[in-house]
Amino acid sequence: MTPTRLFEGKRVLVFGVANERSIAWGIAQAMHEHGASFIFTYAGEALEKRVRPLAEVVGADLIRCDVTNDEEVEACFEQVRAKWDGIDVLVHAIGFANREDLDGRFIDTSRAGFLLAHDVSVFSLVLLARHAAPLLAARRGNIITMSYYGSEKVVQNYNVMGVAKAALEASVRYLAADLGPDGIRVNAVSAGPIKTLAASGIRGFKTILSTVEEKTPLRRNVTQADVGNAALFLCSDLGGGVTGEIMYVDAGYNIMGL
Ligand code: NAD
Ligand code: 0WE
Repeated sequence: MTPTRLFEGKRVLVFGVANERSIAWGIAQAMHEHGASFIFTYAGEALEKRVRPLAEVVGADLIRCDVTNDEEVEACFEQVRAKWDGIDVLVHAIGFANREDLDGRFIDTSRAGFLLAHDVSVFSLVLLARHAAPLLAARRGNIITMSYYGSEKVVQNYNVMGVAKAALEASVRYLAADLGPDGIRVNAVSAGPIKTLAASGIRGFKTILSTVEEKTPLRRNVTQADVGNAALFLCSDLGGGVTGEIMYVDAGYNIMGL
């Protein structure tokens, strides 16, 4: 039996592929297997040589876009509009805080560090959603972003990123309400910890992975493919009734109490 291809003819604009371990790459691979076409964006020159070979695997076009730069975001969407008259999926898999703000006490976060984390990790979703909305409305498309458990419970050292993820999840709900009347759905996947570039250099990350493996109902960590498949479901017609939702893909970790 031929499996159903959920993304035949679908156009997917991806923010957040840095390398082969990126969650955004897991999402792109899942959608590629289902027939999607892609544009990948990358944050700066330094990442281009990493991202280009991955883009080639799925036949994606590449556009540079640092989301903290309004002109670059504007220019990026001009290029997108030159290629496509509509978008089916906007993938937002971007997050950043200063390294020193992911250690020690949250109370010590500087104004600049707080604003940077919120600019890159939260405002970028609002900005990209606004630019993409007309293109998404043309195809009753979807927005998907990535959150983490530290948004609702205190996770040691996650600090300002936890506060940013709480704002990100609230933004998902407000964007879902704004864009729902145009048939655009907005959802988040809250993923369990995965060893990516954004996890490298986090003190104690190995301990986090082994603790999850021990305590989680499924007794394992999740993979980029697990997250990719959940994103595929949410952004396909199978997820047609779901918007404003934060879907845990964490092997069940979040349900456990004592
Ligand atoms: P990653 O390092 O592969 O991806 C982070 C991406 O953010 C990179 O591609 C980077 O280029 C991009 N980025 C940072 N600043 C940017 C800017 N100014 N402009 C444009 N892009 C910028 O790591 P990842 O783990 O795949 O992270 C993707 C998302 O998943 C993040 O939102 C992260 O918070 C979230 N997340 C990660 C985990 C985990 O354990 N790895 C768990 C849950 C959620
Ligand atoms: O969202 C994330 C990672 C976010 C992140 C990571 C870095 C590392 C390098 C944001 N900014 C930076 N800046 C850097 O300079 N995760 C969910 C993964 C993660 O990060 C943690 C975690 C987990 C889980 C940080 C502390 C504690 C747990």
